[in-house]
Order: sequence, then structure tokens, then C-alpha cells
Amino acid sequence: MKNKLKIGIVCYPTYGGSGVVATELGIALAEAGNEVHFISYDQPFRLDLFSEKIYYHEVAVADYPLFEFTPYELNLTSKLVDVVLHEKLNILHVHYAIPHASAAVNAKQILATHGINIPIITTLHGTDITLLGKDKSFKPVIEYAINMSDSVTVVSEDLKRETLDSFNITNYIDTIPNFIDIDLYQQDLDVDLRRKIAKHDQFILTHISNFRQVKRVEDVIKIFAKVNKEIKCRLLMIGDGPDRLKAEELSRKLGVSKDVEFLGKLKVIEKMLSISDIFILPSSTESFGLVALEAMASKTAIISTNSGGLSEVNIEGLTGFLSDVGDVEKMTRDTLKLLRDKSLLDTFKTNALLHAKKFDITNILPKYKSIYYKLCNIEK
Ligand code: GMT
Repeated sequence: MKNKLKIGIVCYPTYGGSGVVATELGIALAEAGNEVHFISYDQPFRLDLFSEKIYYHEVAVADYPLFEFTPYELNLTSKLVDVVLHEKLNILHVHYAIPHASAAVNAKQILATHGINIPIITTLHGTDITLLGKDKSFKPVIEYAINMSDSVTVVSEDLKRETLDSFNITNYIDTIPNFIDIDLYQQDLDVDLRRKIAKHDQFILTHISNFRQVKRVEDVIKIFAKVNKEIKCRLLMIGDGPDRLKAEELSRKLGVSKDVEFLGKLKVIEKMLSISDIFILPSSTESFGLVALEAMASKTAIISTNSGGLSEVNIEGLTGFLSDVGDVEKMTRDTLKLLRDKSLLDTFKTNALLHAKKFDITNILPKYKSIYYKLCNIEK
């Protein structure tokens, strides 16, 4: 078989790391000459370019009066069968265990009745294991989908441990970390943009997330309020989600709202990261923390918790500092330590960029390709 493949990618289209990884991977595979078919219920948010090698197949969701709950997984399964059959895909790469891996396993079985053996690679991203995996009502399905996949990858060593601890796994699991395209990030200061956001003597702190409970956005506001009492700075809150209102209210209550900008779901985050001094990620669980890596690629120091795989990204005392979940006092002290010592902050920023370079796509893409080639019986 030739080494250019037709690859189906299934992912969540929403503002979040797994969708970003899946989209950037698909774009890179298409640039390398493969044909890539994205399959989802909406256009992935970072898939905003035209390429003759990239296709998007929308999963229409059935809405019959009989259904109290719409069976998205069945619509997705049917779509996968249809796309594999008609586009003659060689492989399906599904991101997130449910319903994606589970639908793919079903589709594989249906396709077998057509005489087609489609290999499935499942990438686990985090909450599918750390949150949903703890829910007994999903456990048998997640476990089955993982064990029936032809290949399984996770985004950190920590997630691998969690997966093996939470399920009875019979499959081998490869760790392939999140990646960035280092060339997309600006490491030079955009002086004009910085001037619009902060005065010359103010530092800029930034947080980006989907504002879900696990992100602990109120901790970001608490840390900022304490830091701002000692050293004048501004806070950029990028993204949106269920806890945004709580964070806005808290910033008013703590009297810092004029120094906090809630910027919503910005698509291009690189510009804002390039003017940031410190990125704050106080998550209660984070399998990898792609957004921290994106901040590091923009030469920003990191204040984060030590949950999940964050310590594989943010290196204690080198690229930033790590704390226990909820330890707002320590995260405040660590932020002040960096802001009070310009040369320490600059060293951490430089270290962050150097460490981020290890996760450049040129180092990570070959790892996925080698799995595809193995599953499709292609000589490298
Ligand atoms: O963080 C989120 O809520 C989004 C979530 C997702 O599924 O898109 O992100 C997860 O996958 C990312 C890409 O692999 C990881 O970098 C994030 O750490 C992980 N989030 C959590 O584990 C909470």
C-alpha cells in the first residue's frame, strides 16, 4: 500500500484541547499529503482554512418525537460506516472515548459485514477517563471501546496510570503528548498590543479555558486579587463556560473588576499569550494542559497545580511553579516571587520556551504516523 493515507478523524468541535489536538493533527497530516476527513456534529473551531486534502462530514442528529433523548452515537456510527465505505478510508482516528471510540468500534463491526477491516486508533484525552471513567454507568462501555480499539494512545504518563488504574485494560497503551507548532507562536513582544492592555509598569497575567468546574476559575480571580494588592497588574480571562458568571461576580466582590478583562472565546490566542508574563492554570484535574504548553511556546511562565499530567509540562522551579489543588496562598506567593524578580521571571520565560520546543509537532507527528503505518501494514 502507498504511504499516503485516507484518514478519518472524529473529534469534539468545541473550544477545548482534544478538538485542538485532533484538528492540528489533521491539518499537519493533510500538509504531508494525506487525505483527511473530519467527522463531527459541527465544524471543529480551529478548522477554518481551505485545503484540497481536507474534508468535513457533518453528523446530522435525528430528532424524532419518539426520542426523548437524541441517540447521537447511533447517528455517528452510521456516518462513520458511510464515510469509510464511500471515501474508502484506510484508518479511523477517534479522539475521546465516548461516544467516539465506542461509535467507531460499532462501525468497525458493521463494516466487517461488508468485508472491510478498518483499523481504529483511539486517543484518550483526560476527562473521558478522569471524570466520565469514574461514573459506573459509563465504565463498561469505555472499557470495551478501549480494549476493542486496534491502538490506544494517551496524552501523558499520568493519564496512562489513571487509565490502567480505573479499568481492566487488555490493550497496550502508548503515550503521545500534546504538541504545538512552535512557528505559530510569537515570542517577540507586540509592544502596541501590550500598551493597549496594560500600563508600562503593569504585568499581564492570563488564564484560558472553557470555564468548567475543573478549571477552578474562581481561584484565578482570588490569586489575582491578592497579587494585585502588592504589585499592579492586569488579568486576561479568555474563553467562556458555566463558571464565567461566578468569576465575574467574584472579581466585582473583590474589587478588581476594572483590572480583569473577560475576552470570551478568542480564536487566536497566540497574540494575547505573547504579551502575557504569567499564565495561571489552577485546575483540579488536567491530563496534560495543552493551553499551558501554548503559553510556554509564547514565552510565558506558568503557575499551575500539580494535578494529573501538569508536572510533565510545567517543570517545577524551571518553567514555573506547581501547587496542590486549591492552595491559592502558595500560588499567590509563587506569582509574587516571579513578579518581584525580573531576572528570575525572564529566566523562567526562556526556560518555558525551550521546554515547549520539545513538544513541537515535528517531534510528535512521526509518533502518530508510525502507529498509522503499523496498523495499515505500510513499510516506513
Ligand atoms: O480541558 C478541557 O476541559 C478540555 C479537554 C478536552 O477534552 O478537550 O481537554 C483535555 O484534553 C486536552 C488535549 O489532550 C488536554 O491538554 C487537557 O489537559 C484535557 N483536560 C483535562 O484533563 C481537564
